[in-house]
Amino acid sequence: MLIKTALIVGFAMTASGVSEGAQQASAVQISEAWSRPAAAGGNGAGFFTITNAGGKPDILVAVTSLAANKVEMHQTSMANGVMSMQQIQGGIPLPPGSSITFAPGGKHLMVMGLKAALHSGGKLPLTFKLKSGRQLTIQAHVR
Ligand SMILES: [Cu+2]
Repeated sequence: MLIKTALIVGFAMTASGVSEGAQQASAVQISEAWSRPAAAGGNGAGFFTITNAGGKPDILVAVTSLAANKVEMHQTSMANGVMSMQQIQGGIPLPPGSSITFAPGGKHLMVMGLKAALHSGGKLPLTFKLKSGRQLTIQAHVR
């Protein structure tokens, strides 16, 4: 699926922040999770860093949210001056020691069909499902 959009062109390139509920005890951790204000019924975006500090490979296979109908992992790309985004197929490989950042202009979560508006200062729950069977739920800060 290819969705052309101009929406993300204006995204800022900064991605600092602190996530709450980071799963520090596990090999795979989510940090710096954040989102943007968005209207109820609309789509939001999610950004974060996922790190595999363990010795075994894993794969981020899906992300879900209790606050939305559906979450997709997208890759933004530029072709012939047109910004587009494509759904990432096959998950995100997480080799041992790897750290992958979802940030504006690159990989991002498309949070589709928000059940309530996201306001600055609020939180967006995100659940990360790994190939290993583990699930991590964190709260992304809306800002
Ligand atoms: Cu997208």
